[in-house]
Amino acid sequence: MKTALTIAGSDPTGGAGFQADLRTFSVLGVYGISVPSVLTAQSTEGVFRIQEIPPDFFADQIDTLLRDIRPDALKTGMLYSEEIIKITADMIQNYSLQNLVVDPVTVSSTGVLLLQEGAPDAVKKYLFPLATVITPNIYEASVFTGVDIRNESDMEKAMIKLRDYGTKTVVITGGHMKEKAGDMLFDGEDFLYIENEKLEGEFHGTGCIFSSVITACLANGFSVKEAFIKAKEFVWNAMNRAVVPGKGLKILNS
Ligand code: PXL
Repeated sequence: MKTALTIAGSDPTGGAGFQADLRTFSVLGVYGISVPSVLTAQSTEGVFRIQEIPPDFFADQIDTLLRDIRPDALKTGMLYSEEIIKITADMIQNYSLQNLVVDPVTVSSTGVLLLQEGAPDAVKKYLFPLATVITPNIYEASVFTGVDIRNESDMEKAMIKLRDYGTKTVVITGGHMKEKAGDMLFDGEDFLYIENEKLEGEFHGTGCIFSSVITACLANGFSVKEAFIKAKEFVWNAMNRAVVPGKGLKILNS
């Protein structure tokens, strides 16, 4: 069985964060390991508090794990601070880890900032150049490039800029753009655009689960394009049968 690592925030609802990643890895037949980068007090109604893990302890968690287990692929999610981002990048390089998926999480579905000031620049500088794929949504792609994305042509412009930051492949998820949920991949040669019918409601964890499907597929030896197509289908199906365990957002059910 292949192994995938998630370095991400804790979401006690299980809808997002490393809990959602582990669930996704498991459904796809990949053995999941996890290192929490930050803790959150949250419910399906929102994120109420964020507590950093002390950076030296965060580093110890990764180092201890990686001295024992070598993951076939890994993803990063909510990293929150510049210090945590730098440690993550250092560890990935020290252990020469391959198949890195960077989900550059910036805000929660309810609009809470999940990254400190200055941290987006650190993600761009330290993590993007190490990544096989980065998976910003439309909003995050705008934050990182300064391109105001209103249509597919803006999306392409932003993708070219994002790829210039050093990643091999860029995927922008467009669920937040308009009536259609369109995602686009750019690998430096081709643009691949897939559009789905948009589902009604407010969902929690779509970005986390999308990037963890890509990670699991890379661990299983699929190409990035195959992983992208699978992730789009997986997330749509999981949204289509979403559950409402609390008083707030819908949670994907895979
Ligand atoms: O969906 C982005 C996200 C990622 N990681 C954690 C989160 C959230 C959103 O709330 O809590 C831990």
